[in-house]
Amino acid sequence: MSEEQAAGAAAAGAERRPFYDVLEKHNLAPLWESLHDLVTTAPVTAAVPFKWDYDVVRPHLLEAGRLITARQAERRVLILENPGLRGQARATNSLYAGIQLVLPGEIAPPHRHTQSALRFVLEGRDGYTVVEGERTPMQPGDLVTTPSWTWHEHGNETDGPMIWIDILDVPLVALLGSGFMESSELERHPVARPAGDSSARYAQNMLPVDWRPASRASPIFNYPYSRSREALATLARNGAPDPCQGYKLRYVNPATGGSPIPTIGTYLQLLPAGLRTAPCRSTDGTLYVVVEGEGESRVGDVGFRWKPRDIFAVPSWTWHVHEASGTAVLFSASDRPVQEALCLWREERAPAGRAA
Ligand code: 1HN
Repeated sequence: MSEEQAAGAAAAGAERRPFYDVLEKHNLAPLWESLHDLVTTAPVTAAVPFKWDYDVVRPHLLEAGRLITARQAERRVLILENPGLRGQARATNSLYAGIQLVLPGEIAPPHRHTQSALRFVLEGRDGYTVVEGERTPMQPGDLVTTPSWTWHEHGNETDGPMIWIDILDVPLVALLGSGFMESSELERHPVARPAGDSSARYAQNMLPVDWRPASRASPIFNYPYSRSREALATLARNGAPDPCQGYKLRYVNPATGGSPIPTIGTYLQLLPAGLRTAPCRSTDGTLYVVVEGEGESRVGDVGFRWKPRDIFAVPSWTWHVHEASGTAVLFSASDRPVQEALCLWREERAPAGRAA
């Protein structure tokens, strides 16, 4: 812009200012001042790449365990707050995440809400969640789902702490204005079906013959780690890894072929020892949980070293690469199914040779 043009623009700006002040009083605003912030050439998010180190989180969680009971708290959870979205209970743009502790002998009482939730178990064996009257035991690496508006409670009858990450579609439901919640008057929800019932009905590559699903959420409440891990081990023996993802599987609702939770996609991937993935980015901001192995990721211009139970956020449309020192397994969750349903999801894979 020439000096003359700049002076002209400043004069025009000064002339428009009083007009903008009038507009504001009438709850109006000039689009031309914000058009290119509203509609950007590529995704812009305030979320930043960030890693929560489990060794940092765990002592604070145990301290919370000293200060408040699961019953008092209703849910004793430390929220994972993305530093770019502080105070908003968001780990990525659209996902809430937190680390929950249930101590021996405790119960987290029954409630239900329209927000869908998943738990991915980090520590402890044989704690349980009751979903719609069915008790589901929880083992490390298990994915346990509590679909929208299902009654759920947690308990721990073992002698060690149960710790897991909760991931919910809270920000999305808030945006849509569709949140409802109800606490049960009951201390515990009656167990109506034996453990393993939904797994027998829905998780054996078969479905009850006349069953018609009442919702798009999966009828399976537990996707055990042992089975997913075995599948990945077999894939890794049988063929070459994808350059961006290693060996990656998505969890699936057997009734629809879609994701177990309609609003949250869930994935498990194996990175063979020494693999450095090709740079990749996609529009679904993603939360990763390290299940096995150690390695390093580069996310945008930030580098993380990770080990089991660490959690890291990859914001939307941010180039990233992963490198595993030994065989590594990563669980991840994102809003990809929502974006796909709305024809919004995009991915880009870097041409060979591009550094992240
Ligand atoms: C919730 O119901 C649980 O049931 C955990 O364990 C975390 C965060 C926000 C809203 C509801 C649970 C939650 C939550």
